[in-house]
Amino acid sequence: MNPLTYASPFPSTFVFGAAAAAAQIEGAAFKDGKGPSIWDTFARTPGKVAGGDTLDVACDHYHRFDEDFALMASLGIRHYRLSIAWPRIFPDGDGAVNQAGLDFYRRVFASMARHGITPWVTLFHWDLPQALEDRGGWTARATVESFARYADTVVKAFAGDVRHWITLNEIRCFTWLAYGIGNKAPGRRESDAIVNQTIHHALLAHGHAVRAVREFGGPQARVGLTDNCDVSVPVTETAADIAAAEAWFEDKNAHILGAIHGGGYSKAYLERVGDAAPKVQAGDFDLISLPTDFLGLNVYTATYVRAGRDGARYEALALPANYPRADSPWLNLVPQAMYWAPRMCHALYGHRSIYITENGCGYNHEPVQGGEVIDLHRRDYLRGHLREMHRAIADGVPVDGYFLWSFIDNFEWEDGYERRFGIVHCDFETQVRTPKLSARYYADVIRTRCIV
Ligand code: PNW
Repeated sequence: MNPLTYASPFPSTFVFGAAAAAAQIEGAAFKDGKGPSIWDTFARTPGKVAGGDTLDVACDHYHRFDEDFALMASLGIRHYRLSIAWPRIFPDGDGAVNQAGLDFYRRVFASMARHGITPWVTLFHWDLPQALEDRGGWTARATVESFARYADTVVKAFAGDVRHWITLNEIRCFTWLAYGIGNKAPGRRESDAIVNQTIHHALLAHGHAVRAVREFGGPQARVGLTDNCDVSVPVTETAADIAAAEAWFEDKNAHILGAIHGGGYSKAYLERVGDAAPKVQAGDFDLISLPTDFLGLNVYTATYVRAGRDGARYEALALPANYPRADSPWLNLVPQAMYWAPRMCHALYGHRSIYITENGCGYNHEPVQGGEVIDLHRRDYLRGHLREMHRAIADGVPVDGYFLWSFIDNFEWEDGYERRFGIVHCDFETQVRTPKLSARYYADVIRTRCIV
């Protein structure tokens, strides 16, 4: 019999990591001077979060980070994407710095260094200080100034510990879903004009963070945005369907990636939004369009698109009710998203370094056998998505790394603790951590640098 051979080796420089966000894992929501975030408030508003769950304890990572990094290292995970909680550093959003907050992250970075884990730090992953929301939140341009000060402070404080910076996580989610649809904190339902203004403010905040890293991050520092672009997958890989999928992609991403890379809002976008166009001040796009070093993409799912009929540029498919999906209702299983998302970003916006900063799947009930969560569904999800990402690399798309979402089951925003995304199971009563089958699978991928 032939020895086992592994398919699809990854380049030796390829980064394999895992991701999480402060609010979702830390707990200690009111400890050591931390101010309340909009999610602390939202979770206390009846009916907003499943099960009435709060972020008060979460995975208690605030007290258990050393144990968590030891487990991570034992699985071979040497890159970890974390976020810093703005209300730990500035409990009132601006004003006085909370030294205890800075001290906490200093301990975190020291522990990561001891365990040989490289930090990738997101400055903002949705936990806006409530004090700033009380003054308008992302609808107010002043929030951008507060963010700039926060970004300067954090980059200065940790320039010696952190080389990889991510400005913001998923602008769509903390603007449109939070101020338009209202299913994310602060849960407002504002007009399109206001939502578009929150997006413009987020773009400005991104630009300020890029500038902060250039000014204070040191010569080695690299910076990029993490976006959850709307991903299209051509129904068939024919020239006509691919062109249609590209046209759809360009339209759907015009307000964020298109604006950043185009140096302004496109004519097509401004015509589409009409009176609801954001108010732009002179010089805004000098900041927004500052060059970055990489693009982070969070890829979970996609929309199938094909050539349009009767002169339409494209047609998006509505999926049948029985189309396979994870337990998150938006998470249709479309692994080809991992091929087309980076490929289109490379082609349309010219990115020369792309990282998948999140990819994973959430389920409510996962079978246990012999004390182990047998998450074959997640193992298969990962394998299918890694294969498509590998195909992109083989086709010359510059994908340089992959961060799995998530290291450990955590607070899944409005879905609370019911929806589990981890490769490590967290018992939220006892705080015991147990690697799932998918953790062993991912450890093998990292060890062999191949899709096993
Ligand atoms: C991302 N959608 O959120 C976030 O960055 C994580 O904090 C989160 O836990 C993870 O994905 C899993 O949900 C998303 O509706 C939330 O398309 C919603 C959507 C996409 C991403």
